[in-house]
Amino acid sequence: MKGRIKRLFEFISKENKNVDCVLISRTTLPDINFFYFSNLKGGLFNGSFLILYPDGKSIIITSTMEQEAAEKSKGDSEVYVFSTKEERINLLKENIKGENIGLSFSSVSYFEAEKLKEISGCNLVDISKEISFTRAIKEKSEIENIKIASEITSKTFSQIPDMLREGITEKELCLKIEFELRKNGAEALAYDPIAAFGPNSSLPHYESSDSILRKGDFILLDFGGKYNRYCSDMTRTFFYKELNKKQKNIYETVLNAQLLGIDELKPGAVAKNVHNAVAKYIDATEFKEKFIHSLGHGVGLETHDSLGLNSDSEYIIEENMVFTVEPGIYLPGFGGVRIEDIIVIKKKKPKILTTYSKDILVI
Ligand SMILES: [Mn+2]
Repeated sequence: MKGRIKRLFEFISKENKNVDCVLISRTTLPDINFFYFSNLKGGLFNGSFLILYPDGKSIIITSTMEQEAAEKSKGDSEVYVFSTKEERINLLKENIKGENIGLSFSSVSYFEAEKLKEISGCNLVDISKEISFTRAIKEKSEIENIKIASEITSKTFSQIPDMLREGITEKELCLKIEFELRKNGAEALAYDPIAAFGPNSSLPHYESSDSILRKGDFILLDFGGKYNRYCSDMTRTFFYKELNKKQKNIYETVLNAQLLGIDELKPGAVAKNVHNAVAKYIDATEFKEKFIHSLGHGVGLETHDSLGLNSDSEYIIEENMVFTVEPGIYLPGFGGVRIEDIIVIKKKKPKILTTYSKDILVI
């Protein structure tokens, strides 16, 4: 993982931060950065530490319980093993170099940060932004994992027409989706699936209930599988048995907005301009101010990975960043439409990893 570690320190020095080493503590909160910078497999590694140095070297401090797993997947890291709490703290003190420790403030609890400060006697420097930028640009192997997770998810979307029947509840459909995702090769779900029927679809983060499917309903489905720890995240909106003019109009507006967003996501673009272009497009239609969330977000080891795509996003889009593009229109009491794909930024045309059709579908 030397390349990733060096890239992180490049971002840190670009920001003129004084950091002697970076500490990732897999303690009170399960910090996924631990796996990003170590690539460890086959264990939970709770209570372990990872220390990163500016020359790209890294060490893993773990317990005897996880020693075997650590030795097997350590890559170019060194492994130190403790069997008592005292040894754990001593190993940490011995391996922290310098006075200033970089720590991702957004991934540790206040409790843990206070403890680390006390043990080390060092200054803690927030490097959460630099970690976000490091993780935002994906390596080939990461894109491959997101691609496979997205293929599994797309395949499950293609099975939806066979899962539906009049009277099925949202919860029952979620269970079927979960079963098929795993059968299609997902190691886990990226998040709890969302199935929203009829007017329920106007809530973007709806929690599926016992509502039943009726003729003329919107069917908004948002789900994703995981592969090698990498997430997919995809949304489609279908219509059950019939479709009225207003529903069709909403759908077509969202689809055009989504295609516009994909088109605007090019290397060199300022991220917020992409969001704003899509919001402006929707606001010029009869659905003004009905697009009520951000255009998308990064995807990777987390469903909502590092950088967002919203009106505050000041950074520049770069090649090999991976984003969702997911505009929506939501009319309370009536329903909503969202269409979401995962795309990889490429020099010319972006690559779309979620492949299931976006043609209007009445099932
Ligand atoms: Mn999403």
